[in-house]
Amino acid sequence: MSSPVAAAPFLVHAEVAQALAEGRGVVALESTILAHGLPRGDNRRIADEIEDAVRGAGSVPATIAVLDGAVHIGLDDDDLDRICHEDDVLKLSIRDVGVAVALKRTGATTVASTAALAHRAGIRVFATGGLGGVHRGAAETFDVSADLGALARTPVLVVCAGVKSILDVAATLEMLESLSVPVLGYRTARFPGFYLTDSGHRTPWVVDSAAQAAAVAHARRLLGTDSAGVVLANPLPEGRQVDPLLHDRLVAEGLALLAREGVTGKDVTPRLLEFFHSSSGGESLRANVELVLSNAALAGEVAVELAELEAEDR
Ligand code: PSU
Ligand code: MN
Repeated sequence: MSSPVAAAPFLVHAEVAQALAEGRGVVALESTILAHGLPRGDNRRIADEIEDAVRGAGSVPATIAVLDGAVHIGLDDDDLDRICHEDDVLKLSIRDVGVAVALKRTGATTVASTAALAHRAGIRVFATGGLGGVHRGAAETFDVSADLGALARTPVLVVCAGVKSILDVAATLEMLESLSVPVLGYRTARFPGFYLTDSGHRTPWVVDSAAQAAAVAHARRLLGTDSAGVVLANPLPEGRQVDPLLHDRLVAEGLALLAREGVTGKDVTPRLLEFFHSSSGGESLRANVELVLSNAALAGEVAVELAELEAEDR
């Protein structure tokens, strides 16, 4: 059987390849959050902190991006410099990756494309900040993130702090149910709202440990009921969330700004994040960084547990 990975420019970083070969924990990380979700000046430092959080939990980080037309699974310091500092880094969802490779472009991967490429590389655990989802007003705009379709087709476990409250959270949860993507609350039955500890919605399941989350992914694989991914929702502690009043004001202003500026398509999420970061006196950035680091650490623990379960099968 011919392997498309061998044919396409698909570069697995040596440390990641070795960890996978040895059956150690590996955590995929997306790069869109670095290039388009965090302010310049902070993003490079945070990139290192995210990778360190994965390492601190005993796993190997694999940040994914496309550089000059090559898919990179794992980035070195120079690669991270490029993704964080260069001006023309594209935002690449799954539909864009093949185009960017063919045209030799450089871009950051979203949750959707990172999940697809991580799976192709044999990585089963993935950490991010927040998932994309169903946007408010989607009944008219049809704006539903490709992240949801990707999760429906890709057996990776994604650790996130829920979805941002700029989205229609209820509709996103309904869609995850329709797409057969299980949602596990980490030590809570409340689905987190990214900046907020509680989105106001319940999670269908609760797990109490990284080991339980890993056991879920493992059981699904053994049963062959793992055509879809798993969402592990990890909230900020209540004392660390953004003040709900500030939050509600920012969301209302941000949505009004989008309408005024006529922002659509893939520019919606980056524009809103930029507005939050510049209008919240540092609060949205603080919370965003804390939740991403917490997710990276938890994903690192889950990947270690999953690697142990898989070793027992061999
Ligand atoms: N959530 C964040 N920061 C981000 C994103 C989500 O807190 O940068 C990015 C992720 O890469 C996610 C993407 O996959 O936004 C979703 O974009 P869209 O809504 O255009 O599908
Ligand atoms: Mn969209």
